[in-house]
Amino acid sequence: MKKVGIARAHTNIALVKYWGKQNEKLFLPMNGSLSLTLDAFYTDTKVVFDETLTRDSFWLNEEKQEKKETDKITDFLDLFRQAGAVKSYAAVLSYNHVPTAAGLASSASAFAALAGAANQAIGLDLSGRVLSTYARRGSGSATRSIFGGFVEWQKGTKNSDSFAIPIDAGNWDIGMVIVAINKKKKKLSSREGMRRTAATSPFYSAWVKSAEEDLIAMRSAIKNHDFEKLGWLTESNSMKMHGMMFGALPPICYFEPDSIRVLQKAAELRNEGILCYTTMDAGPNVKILCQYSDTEKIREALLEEFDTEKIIISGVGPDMKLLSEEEWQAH
Ligand code: 2P0
Repeated sequence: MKKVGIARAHTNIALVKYWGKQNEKLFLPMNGSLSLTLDAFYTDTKVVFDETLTRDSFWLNEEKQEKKETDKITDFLDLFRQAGAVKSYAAVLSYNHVPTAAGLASSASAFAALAGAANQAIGLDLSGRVLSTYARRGSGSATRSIFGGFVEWQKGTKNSDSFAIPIDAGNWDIGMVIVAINKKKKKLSSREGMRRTAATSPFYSAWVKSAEEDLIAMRSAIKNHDFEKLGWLTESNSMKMHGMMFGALPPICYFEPDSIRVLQKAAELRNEGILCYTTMDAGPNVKILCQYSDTEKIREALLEEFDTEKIIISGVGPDMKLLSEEEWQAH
């Protein structure tokens, strides 16, 4: 007998970042984080548990994936198999809807979509909150992609209390402009980068403390729809994370010359009165948090220096959702 589930989850960009784990095996983070889910990038995933299969398989954008990638899927699906007392192997089919020039990592949307699909296939009927604890075990940032809008990942102290909660749907003139600097695979994985930073940067404990303070301040800025405060907290938190990485040994620098050009452009735009604030993750791409009504103006300003396909506008994305077979077939 086949058990089938299909789900779509959107990617998210952290405004207060997660960078380091208190527990590697369970993916418990050192500090809470807060993100914005984006509508422009998502992953669709279908999982079919089938008693006739002799191993798990994983196709991404129609390409069969190697053992290393498939093993990660197997470990992840084992969590669901255990919970549902299911023994059969599964075929996992996934499509990443990320513009090719974007070069954005997709583990967040990937594991959130797989969690949603597996939950449906096995009939576990998990709530979004509990499902986020499963998504977390695939990749930390996936915890937050179960929900749309602004989402907080509460760090917790054990498996069951480290989950995401939606804090605001984000329907108040919020947007993001993504500037894709470079789509090459990143030189240093996040997992390794955070390990090294926590182990060697003398600024690490100050970062954790400061991130927790940013989280409290950002919750309140969102509640009050105070965009300027939200923006400054976002840019400052990102800079603090990268500053602490500069202090690691060997030092970690995800910046490229074009990243700095975007940071300067955003500062110029702010001087002209446009509220826009930058954030960067484990790579050179820059995301500009802005008001959606300003996205076109910002895009035009960036076009003076960057090719059009490198600039992507996004609005706020929704919760993870299940797809019908017809919606799936639309690929
Ligand atoms: C974040 N990043 O909060 C931070 C900010 C990148 C910079 O989460 O080891 O793929 O799988 O939990 O989630 C990227 O790291 O790492 C990330 P794992 P993940 O979005």
